[in-house]
Amino acid sequence: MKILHTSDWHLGSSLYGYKRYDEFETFLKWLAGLIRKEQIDVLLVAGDIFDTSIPSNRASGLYYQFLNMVNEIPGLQIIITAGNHDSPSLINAPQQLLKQLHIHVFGSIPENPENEIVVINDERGQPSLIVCAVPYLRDRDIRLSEPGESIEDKTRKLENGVQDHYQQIIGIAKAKRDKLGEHIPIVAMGHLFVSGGMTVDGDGVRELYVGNLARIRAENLCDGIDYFALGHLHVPQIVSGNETIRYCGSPLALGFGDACQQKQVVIVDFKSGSPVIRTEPVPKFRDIRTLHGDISTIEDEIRSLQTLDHPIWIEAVVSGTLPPSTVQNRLHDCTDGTNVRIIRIKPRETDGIVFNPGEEVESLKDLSEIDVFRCCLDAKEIPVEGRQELEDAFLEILHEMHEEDTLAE
Ligand SMILES: [Mn+2]
Repeated sequence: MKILHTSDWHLGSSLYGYKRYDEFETFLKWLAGLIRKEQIDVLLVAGDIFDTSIPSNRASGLYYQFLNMVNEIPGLQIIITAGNHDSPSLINAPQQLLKQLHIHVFGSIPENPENEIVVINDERGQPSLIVCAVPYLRDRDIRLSEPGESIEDKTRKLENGVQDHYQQIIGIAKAKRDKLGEHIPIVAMGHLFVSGGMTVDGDGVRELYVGNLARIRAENLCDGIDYFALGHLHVPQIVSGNETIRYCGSPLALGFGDACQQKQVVIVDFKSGSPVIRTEPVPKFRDIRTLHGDISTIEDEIRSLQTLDHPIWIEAVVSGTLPPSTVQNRLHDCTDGTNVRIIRIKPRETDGIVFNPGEEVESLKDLSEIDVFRCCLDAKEIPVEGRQELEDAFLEILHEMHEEDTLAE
């Protein structure tokens, strides 16, 4: 059994408003080619298929075109679980139809936990792999919140709930393996932030849960299984030095923060019993770079990039005292009609947001929701002492909004 582990496609996402459909399309074609070339038996996609809970028709189209493309590969089975960005009901809607095509989708946890497990047979019809297809666990899936609970109470209940759920599902998987009477590898999927996980600034990872306190030890979730296929973090990494617990990371850089990283998918081969794991680098489908320096240094660098013949997207972190409008005009004059496009201009000194009277305020696109809320607190002159509580409450509301499956009805 050979599996391919990928996650965090974020189909439909844009970079500061610039659409990236061509990159997604090229990636999915490349992935289908790799699955064919490597003779993959099982494709695991561990959450964040789409960037938003209501993906555009074009993003949905890419998803179904991909499923159709790989459906032609003989013997391939596909397991897709939802992430925190996905709408559970949207992922689940075509469940019955896709099952006919050996594509198993898990938008949310099924009512019967037995159904969260997929047994994969080999070409001779022998059970050869057991997959615990655990999607992103939403608050409401795993704990009952009560009014008046502190953040600590909530976090503890959440952590216990996540652990209990994994224990239950892996317990069922092990019982299944015992019944089948063979050593069949067990693989678990997950979309969560485990302790020891790493992010970089500006890599597009949205915080889970309130205050992001709930970080569970992966080892406590996957005791006795053979491979833990994780999604959510966009930086590819192994967890706690254990080769068999992995984030494959996003295949595309989703911000300037992770643009310099080598992205990858993971291939796990269970041919000889114990897993043989290797990574396959994902080609860069667009040249995305950050340039630092004063305006003339950046202009020089842009001119040298113009000798390359492919499109390049630039974030310019500009030092110096020139007014933003001057910087903007100079950079646009320098790149107009060329292969280099300025996606974002950022003053170097800005840590957080500084409002300089008479100057243009940064674009809303540059600010997160909590940044805007903090500006609001500033504008209302809320004293520092009360702010933490207000920020926590705001984050809780925001989290509930993100988790709401608006079109589920
Ligand atoms: Mn993600």
